[in-house]
Amino acid sequence: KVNQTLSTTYSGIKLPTAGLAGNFINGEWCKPVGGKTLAVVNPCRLDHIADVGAADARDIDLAVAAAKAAFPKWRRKAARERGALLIEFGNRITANADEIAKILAAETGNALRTQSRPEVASTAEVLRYYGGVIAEQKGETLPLGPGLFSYTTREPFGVVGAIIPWNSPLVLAAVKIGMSLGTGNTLVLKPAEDAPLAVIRIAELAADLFPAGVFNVVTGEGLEAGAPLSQHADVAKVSFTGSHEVGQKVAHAVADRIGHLTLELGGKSPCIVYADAGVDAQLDTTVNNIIAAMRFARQGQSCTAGSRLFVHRSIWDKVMPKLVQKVNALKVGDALDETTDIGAVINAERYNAVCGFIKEAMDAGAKVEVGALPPPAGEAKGYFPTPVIFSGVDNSWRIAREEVFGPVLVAIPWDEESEVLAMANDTHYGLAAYVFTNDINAAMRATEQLDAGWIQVNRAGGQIPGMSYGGAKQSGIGAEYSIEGALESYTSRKSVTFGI
Ligand code: TXE
Repeated sequence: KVNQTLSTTYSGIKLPTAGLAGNFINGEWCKPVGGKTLAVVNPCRLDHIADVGAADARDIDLAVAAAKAAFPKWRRKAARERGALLIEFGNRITANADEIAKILAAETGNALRTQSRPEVASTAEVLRYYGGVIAEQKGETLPLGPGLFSYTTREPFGVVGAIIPWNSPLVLAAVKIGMSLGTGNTLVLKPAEDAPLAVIRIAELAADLFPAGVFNVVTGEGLEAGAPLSQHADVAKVSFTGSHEVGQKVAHAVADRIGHLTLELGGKSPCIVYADAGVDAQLDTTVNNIIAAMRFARQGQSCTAGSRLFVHRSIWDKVMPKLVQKVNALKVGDALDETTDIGAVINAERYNAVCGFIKEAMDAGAKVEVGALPPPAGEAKGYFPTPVIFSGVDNSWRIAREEVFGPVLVAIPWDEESEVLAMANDTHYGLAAYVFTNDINAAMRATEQLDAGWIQVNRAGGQIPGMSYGGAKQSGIGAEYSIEGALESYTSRKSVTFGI
């Protein structure tokens, strides 16, 4: 166990006391069994924020055992009582929003004003949504015929193991917490090694809220902590958000024991601009939507980033200069600076990968509409690849096919609708798509034909609680953000039949 008075600050920000410990297991903060720690670094300043515990399989065993022991009682609590705790959790986050947002901005490099504060607000909203709606965990009655009375109930699986990435760590934690705890499962949550601090802070806020063992947080690296969690025989369901490659490994591990699985993986989402969306009155809104869809405010590190822009050739000369002008006006800088629009990518590895994509496209002869090749990671003062927009690229190039997960947009002109819809669908991903037009028939044709889990027309915002969100094709399995997603993905149906 850890001395709870250990408190520390970073750049005037109060850090979670548990930051020096790491694991929240069975209602207590515990040092990892192996005693190892992980350093969390600010990607904008490249300085050290705090150390957190680095768990291994032994810590996972303890956390899963605690979650398993807490399950029988938790599942029998009335859904509305579980929901009330989630609402209280959301309210506590709102009450501490500013401090949590600063921790989040420091560790993720996601700018405070444009990204981290809105993410904290969404985190609280997601928890309150599930808290309110979870009483709808209803079954059905089945008309099987005379002499029979049959009904179904929705039963939790048991222990959920949730593994989340660093790009929006808090809101993704909230989605997994809301769905699993709301439906009566217990949870072991593993945040990403690069961004565990804000999740630890909200776990502190919930430390006295849920019965011991219901909600556990284990910090550590993918191979040491994530893999044993995904492989654990007592983890009935794994919910993973992250890369395609790790998603495959997790799926294999879960298949070995015929477990339940939700995957939310990557995307290479198309953003289609029709000719009418580039005319005078509409142009400004459309360009703002393109910038929002590309998730520049998160350095493009979003699975829903509209990173392939298809502009109708007739408006190319209007859209592109306006886009370049607006992207140039975005301020890249320290995530904790209130005036910053765009912060830094998460770490040196991701920075190098993004720079590699940019260099490869430049070498292949892509036209740089805006941006430049950033300095190598060793020379950089922070991991800031400034926004890059390429044209003169074919949809078959790697830059147009693979998830860059950086502020890099590829723009391609189009002439015929059938041609642009074919290009848009020419990918193994199918997460999101964006369509900009006031022509209702064109919008209907596009939404009918695009293979994507979530299509936004004349909007490019984030997920809203209540909508079902999940990938088509290889972008994922299962849905999140809705009550339907929670019931489909976090419960099984039990059928009961009475002979009467
Ligand atoms: O993700 P990883 P990375 C994509 C995006 C990005 C790339 C790499 O293209 O550039 O993935 O990011 C844990 N068993 N997305 O490497 O490795 C890890 O500790 C179990 C898209 O950071 O998938 C972390 O908690 N768990 C995406 C989580 O998996 C393992 C968001 C995600 O890390 C593990 C993030 C293992 N063997 C990246 N290895 C999206 N859909 O939004 C690692 N982990």
